[in-house]
Amino acid sequence: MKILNLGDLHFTKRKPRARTDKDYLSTMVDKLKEALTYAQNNEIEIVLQPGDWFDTAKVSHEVVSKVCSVLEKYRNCLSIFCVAGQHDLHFHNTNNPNIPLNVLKEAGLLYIVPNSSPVQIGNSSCYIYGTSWGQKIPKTTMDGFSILLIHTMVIPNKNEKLWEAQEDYIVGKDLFSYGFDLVVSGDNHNSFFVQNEKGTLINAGSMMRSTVAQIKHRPGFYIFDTDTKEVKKVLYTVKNDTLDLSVKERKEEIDENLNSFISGLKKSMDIGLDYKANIHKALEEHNLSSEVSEVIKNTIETAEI
Ligand SMILES: [Mn+2]
Repeated sequence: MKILNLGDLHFTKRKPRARTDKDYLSTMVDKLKEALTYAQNNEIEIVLQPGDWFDTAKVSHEVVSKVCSVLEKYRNCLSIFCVAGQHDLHFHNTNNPNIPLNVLKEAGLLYIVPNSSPVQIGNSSCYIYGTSWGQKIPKTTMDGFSILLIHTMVIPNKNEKLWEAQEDYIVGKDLFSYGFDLVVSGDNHNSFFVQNEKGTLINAGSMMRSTVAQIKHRPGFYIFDTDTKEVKKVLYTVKNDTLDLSVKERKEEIDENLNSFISGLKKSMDIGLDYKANIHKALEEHNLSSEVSEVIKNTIETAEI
Protein backbone atom coordinates (compact mmCIF):
# COMPACT_ATOMS: atom_id res chain seq x y z
CA MET A 1 0.00 0.00 0.00
CA LYS A 2 1.23 3.48 -0.86
CA ILE A 3 0.56 6.37 1.50
CA LEU A 4 0.85 10.09 0.82
CA ASN A 5 2.18 12.02 3.82
CA LEU A 6 1.53 15.72 4.14
CA GLY A 7 3.15 18.13 6.58
CA ASP A 8 1.88 21.18 8.50
CA LEU A 9 -0.56 23.12 6.31
CA HIS A 10 -1.49 26.21 8.39
CA PHE A 11 -4.39 27.39 6.25
CA THR A 12 -5.01 31.09 6.77
CA LYS A 13 -6.13 34.14 4.87
CA ARG A 14 -3.48 36.27 6.55
CA LYS A 15 -0.48 36.64 4.30
CA PRO A 16 2.89 36.43 6.11
CA ARG A 17 4.97 39.60 5.82
CA ALA A 18 7.65 37.99 3.67
CA ARG A 19 5.23 36.60 1.07
CA THR A 20 4.57 38.39 -2.20
CA ASP A 21 1.45 36.45 -3.29
CA LYS A 22 -1.57 38.48 -4.35
CA ASP A 23 -3.84 35.88 -2.77
CA TYR A 24 -2.00 33.75 -0.22
CA LEU A 25 -5.02 31.53 0.51
CA SER A 26 -5.31 30.65 -3.19
CA THR A 27 -1.62 29.70 -3.28
CA MET A 28 -2.20 27.38 -0.33
CA VAL A 29 -5.32 25.85 -1.86
CA ASP A 30 -3.41 25.17 -5.10
CA LYS A 31 -0.70 23.30 -3.19
CA LEU A 32 -3.17 21.08 -1.37
CA LYS A 33 -4.83 20.33 -4.71
CA GLU A 34 -1.42 19.53 -6.18
CA ALA A 35 -0.71 16.94 -3.46
CA LEU A 36 -4.15 15.35 -3.59
CA THR A 37 -4.15 15.27 -7.39
CA TYR A 38 -0.78 13.49 -7.24
CA ALA A 39 -2.39 10.84 -5.01
CA GLN A 40 -5.33 10.50 -7.36
CA ASN A 41 -3.09 10.16 -10.44
CA ASN A 42 -0.82 7.60 -8.78
CA GLU A 43 -3.52 5.35 -7.36
CA ILE A 44 -2.76 6.33 -3.77
CA GLU A 45 -5.86 6.22 -1.60
CA ILE A 46 -4.50 7.00 1.86
CA VAL A 47 -3.36 10.46 2.96
CA LEU A 48 -1.90 11.20 6.40
CA GLN A 49 -1.64 14.68 7.87
CA PRO A 50 0.06 15.23 11.26
CA GLY A 51 -1.76 18.33 12.54
CA ASP A 52 -1.87 22.11 12.03
CA TRP A 53 -4.40 22.08 9.21
CA PHE A 54 -5.23 25.62 10.21
CA ASP A 55 -3.02 28.46 11.35
CA THR A 56 -5.37 29.20 14.25
CA ALA A 57 -8.67 27.86 15.56
CA LYS A 58 -10.11 31.30 14.76
CA VAL A 59 -9.66 31.26 10.98
CA SER A 60 -12.60 32.70 9.05
CA HIS A 61 -15.45 30.63 7.65
CA GLU A 62 -14.09 31.53 4.21
CA VAL A 63 -10.85 29.66 4.95
CA VAL A 64 -12.72 26.62 6.30
CA SER A 65 -15.11 26.55 3.35
CA LYS A 66 -12.26 26.82 0.80
CA VAL A 67 -10.56 23.81 2.42
CA CYS A 68 -13.90 21.95 2.46
CA SER A 69 -14.45 22.58 -1.23
CA VAL A 70 -11.01 21.16 -2.08
CA LEU A 71 -11.49 18.04 0.05
CA GLU A 72 -14.99 17.54 -1.35
CA LYS A 73 -13.48 16.95 -4.81
CA TYR A 74 -11.40 14.03 -3.55
CA ARG A 75 -13.75 12.46 -1.01
CA ASN A 76 -14.64 9.53 -3.27
CA CYS A 77 -11.07 8.53 -4.08
CA LEU A 78 -9.06 9.42 -0.94
CA SER A 79 -9.25 8.68 2.79
CA ILE A 80 -7.57 11.39 4.82
CA PHE A 81 -6.46 10.77 8.41
CA CYS A 82 -5.09 13.44 10.73
CA VAL A 83 -4.48 14.52 14.31
CA ALA A 84 -4.81 18.03 15.77
CA GLY A 85 -1.84 20.34 16.13
CA GLN A 86 -1.71 23.12 18.70
CA HIS A 87 -2.63 25.62 15.97
CA ASP A 88 -5.90 23.76 15.36
CA LEU A 89 -6.93 24.17 19.01
CA HIS A 90 -8.17 26.86 21.36
CA PHE A 91 -5.78 27.30 24.27
CA HIS A 92 -4.04 24.01 23.37
CA ASN A 93 -7.17 22.25 24.63
CA THR A 94 -7.81 18.94 22.80
CA ASN A 95 -11.19 18.53 24.57
CA ASN A 96 -12.82 21.60 23.06
CA PRO A 97 -14.86 20.53 19.99
CA ASN A 98 -15.33 24.14 18.82
CA ILE A 99 -12.55 24.02 16.22
CA PRO A 100 -12.51 24.22 12.42
CA LEU A 101 -10.88 20.79 12.17
CA ASN A 102 -14.08 19.30 13.62
CA VAL A 103 -16.09 20.90 10.81
CA LEU A 104 -14.00 18.92 8.29
CA LYS A 105 -14.47 15.78 10.39
CA GLU A 106 -18.24 16.16 10.79
CA ALA A 107 -18.60 16.93 7.08
CA GLY A 108 -17.07 13.49 6.47
CA LEU A 109 -14.05 14.95 4.69
CA LEU A 110 -11.39 13.46 6.97
CA TYR A 111 -10.89 11.33 10.08
CA ILE A 112 -9.30 12.66 13.26
CA VAL A 113 -7.49 9.65 14.73
CA PRO A 114 -8.35 9.42 18.45
CA ASN A 115 -5.74 8.87 21.15
CA SER A 116 -7.88 6.17 22.77
CA SER A 117 -7.91 3.49 20.08
CA PRO A 118 -6.32 2.82 16.68
CA VAL A 119 -8.15 3.19 13.37
CA GLN A 120 -7.95 0.38 10.83
CA ILE A 121 -7.32 1.38 7.23
CA GLY A 122 -10.17 -0.30 5.35
CA ASN A 123 -9.88 -4.08 5.61
CA SER A 124 -6.09 -3.98 5.61
CA SER A 125 -3.76 -5.00 8.42
CA CYS A 126 -2.63 -1.36 8.80
CA TYR A 127 -3.63 0.48 11.95
CA ILE A 128 -3.18 4.19 12.65
CA TYR A 129 -2.62 5.44 16.20
CA GLY A 130 -3.14 9.13 16.96
CA THR A 131 -1.33 11.57 19.20
CA SER A 132 -2.73 15.07 18.85
CA TRP A 133 -0.84 17.95 20.43
CA GLY A 134 -0.15 17.27 24.13
CA GLN A 135 -1.49 13.70 24.13
CA LYS A 136 0.47 10.63 25.17
CA ILE A 137 1.94 8.15 22.72
CA PRO A 138 -0.34 5.07 22.82
CA LYS A 139 0.86 1.48 23.08
CA THR A 140 0.55 -0.67 19.97
CA THR A 141 -2.26 -3.15 20.55
CA MET A 142 -2.91 -4.63 17.09
CA ASP A 143 -0.85 -7.03 15.00
CA GLY A 144 0.00 -5.83 11.53
CA PHE A 145 1.56 -2.64 10.20
CA SER A 146 1.31 0.10 12.83
CA ILE A 147 1.45 3.80 12.08
CA LEU A 148 1.77 6.65 14.58
CA LEU A 149 0.40 10.00 13.49
CA ILE A 150 1.76 12.55 15.94
CA HIS A 151 1.97 16.29 16.44
CA THR A 152 5.01 16.97 18.57
CA MET A 153 8.47 18.44 18.07
CA VAL A 154 10.67 15.81 16.42
CA ILE A 155 14.17 16.55 15.13
CA PRO A 156 16.25 14.29 12.87
CA ASN A 157 19.21 14.18 15.30
CA LYS A 158 20.78 16.23 18.08
CA ASN A 159 22.92 18.17 15.60
CA GLU A 160 19.82 19.58 13.95
CA LYS A 161 18.08 21.44 16.74
CA LEU A 162 16.01 24.40 15.57
CA TRP A 163 18.01 26.66 17.86
CA GLU A 164 21.06 25.98 19.98
CA ALA A 165 19.29 26.01 23.36
CA GLN A 166 16.31 23.90 22.21
CA GLU A 167 15.47 21.25 24.82
CA ASP A 168 11.88 20.21 24.25
CA TYR A 169 12.10 17.68 21.41
CA ILE A 170 12.19 13.99 20.54
CA VAL A 171 14.97 12.61 18.34
CA GLY A 172 13.33 10.81 15.41
CA LYS A 173 14.79 7.33 15.83
CA ASP A 174 13.83 7.26 19.53
CA LEU A 175 10.18 6.97 18.47
CA PHE A 176 10.86 3.54 16.93
CA SER A 177 11.22 2.07 20.44
CA TYR A 178 7.41 2.34 20.78
CA GLY A 179 7.04 -0.37 18.16
CA PHE A 180 5.56 1.60 15.26
CA ASP A 181 6.57 0.68 11.72
CA LEU A 182 5.90 4.18 10.43
CA VAL A 183 5.79 7.47 12.33
CA VAL A 184 4.40 10.56 10.59
CA SER A 185 5.15 13.68 12.60
CA GLY A 186 4.25 17.34 12.41
CA ASP A 187 5.22 20.53 14.29
CA ASN A 188 8.80 20.83 13.04
CA HIS A 189 8.48 22.86 9.84
CA ASN A 190 11.69 21.45 8.38
CA SER A 191 11.47 18.54 6.00
CA PHE A 192 13.25 15.24 6.71
CA PHE A 193 12.87 11.51 7.11
CA VAL A 194 14.69 8.98 9.26
CA GLN A 195 14.87 5.30 8.43
CA ASN A 196 16.61 2.28 9.94
CA GLU A 197 15.90 -1.44 10.40
CA LYS A 198 13.33 -0.65 13.12
CA GLY A 199 11.14 1.79 11.24
CA THR A 200 10.60 4.93 9.21
CA LEU A 201 9.79 8.45 10.40
CA ILE A 202 8.52 11.07 7.99
CA ASN A 203 8.29 14.76 8.88
CA ALA A 204 7.27 16.52 5.68
CA GLY A 205 7.59 20.02 7.19
CA SER A 206 5.50 23.05 6.32
CA MET A 207 3.64 23.21 3.03
CA MET A 208 4.49 26.91 2.75
CA ARG A 209 7.62 28.95 3.18
CA SER A 210 6.20 31.69 5.37
CA THR A 211 9.36 33.51 6.51
CA VAL A 212 12.63 34.41 4.81
CA ALA A 213 14.36 32.13 7.32
CA GLN A 214 12.73 29.26 5.38
CA ILE A 215 14.40 30.22 2.10
CA LYS A 216 16.25 26.89 1.95
CA HIS A 217 13.18 24.83 2.82
CA ARG A 218 11.92 22.79 -0.11
CA PRO A 219 8.21 22.19 0.58
CA GLY A 220 6.93 18.80 -0.45
CA PHE A 221 5.06 15.67 0.54
CA TYR A 222 6.33 12.13 0.96
CA ILE A 223 5.15 8.87 -0.56
CA PHE A 224 5.74 5.77 1.55
CA ASP A 225 5.30 2.20 0.33
CA THR A 226 4.36 -0.15 3.20
CA ASP A 227 5.55 -3.18 1.19
CA THR A 228 8.96 -2.00 -0.02
CA LYS A 229 9.50 0.66 2.74
CA GLU A 230 10.58 3.02 -0.03
CA VAL A 231 10.35 6.73 0.81
CA LYS A 232 10.04 9.31 -1.96
CA LYS A 233 9.77 13.07 -1.62
CA VAL A 234 7.73 14.98 -4.18
CA LEU A 235 8.27 18.74 -4.30
CA TYR A 236 5.44 21.23 -4.62
CA THR A 237 5.67 23.64 -7.50
CA VAL A 238 7.34 26.74 -6.06
CA LYS A 239 7.58 30.07 -7.83
CA ASN A 240 10.89 31.86 -7.38
CA ASP A 241 9.58 35.24 -6.36
CA THR A 242 7.09 34.35 -3.63
CA LEU A 243 9.44 35.40 -0.83
CA ASP A 244 10.63 38.97 -0.47
CA LEU A 245 14.29 38.63 0.33
CA SER A 246 15.23 42.24 0.81
CA VAL A 247 18.12 42.41 3.25
CA LYS A 248 16.35 45.01 5.34
CA GLU A 249 13.32 42.88 5.95
CA ARG A 250 15.45 39.86 6.66
CA LYS A 251 17.38 41.73 9.32
CA GLU A 252 14.15 43.01 10.86
CA GLU A 253 12.71 39.54 10.95
CA ILE A 254 15.80 38.04 12.55
CA ASP A 255 15.83 40.83 15.14
CA GLU A 256 12.15 40.33 15.82
CA ASN A 257 12.56 36.56 16.28
CA LEU A 258 15.57 37.07 18.50
CA ASN A 259 13.78 39.63 20.63
CA SER A 260 10.70 37.47 21.06
CA PHE A 261 12.93 34.52 21.95
CA ILE A 262 14.78 36.58 24.56
CA SER A 263 11.58 37.95 26.05
CA GLY A 264 10.20 34.38 26.06
CA LEU A 265 13.23 33.30 28.07
CA LYS A 266 12.66 36.08 30.58
CA LYS A 267 8.99 35.17 30.96
CA SER A 268 9.72 31.48 31.35
CA MET A 269 11.36 32.22 34.71
CA ASP A 270 8.00 32.39 36.43
CA ILE A 271 5.48 30.99 33.97
CA GLY A 272 4.67 27.29 33.86
CA LEU A 273 3.25 25.22 31.01
CA ASP A 274 -0.28 24.98 32.35
CA TYR A 275 -2.19 27.70 30.51
CA LYS A 276 -5.12 27.82 32.93
CA ALA A 277 -2.85 27.91 35.99
CA ASN A 278 -0.98 30.83 34.43
CA ILE A 279 -4.22 32.76 33.91
CA HIS A 280 -5.32 32.09 37.49
CA LYS A 281 -1.93 33.23 38.75
CA ALA A 282 -2.14 36.42 36.67
CA LEU A 283 -5.65 37.08 38.03
CA GLU A 284 -4.32 36.85 41.57
CA GLU A 285 -1.47 39.22 40.80
CA HIS A 286 -3.72 41.87 39.25
CA ASN A 287 -6.24 43.51 41.48
CA LEU A 288 -9.32 42.94 39.31
CA SER A 289 -12.92 43.20 40.43
CA SER A 290 -14.57 39.84 41.17
CA GLU A 291 -16.97 40.37 38.23
CA VAL A 292 -14.11 40.73 35.74
CA SER A 293 -12.29 37.75 37.27
CA GLU A 294 -15.43 35.61 36.92
CA VAL A 295 -15.84 36.52 33.25
CA ILE A 296 -12.23 35.57 32.55
CA LYS A 297 -12.47 32.32 34.52
CA ASN A 298 -15.68 31.33 32.72
CA THR A 299 -14.11 32.15 29.37
CA ILE A 300 -11.10 29.92 29.87
CA GLU A 301 -13.23 27.08 31.22
CA THR A 302 -15.60 27.05 28.26
CA ALA A 303 -13.13 28.45 25.71
CA GLU A 304 -15.98 29.18 23.33
CA ILE A 305 -14.51 31.71 20.99
MN1 LIG B 1 2.97 23.90 12.64
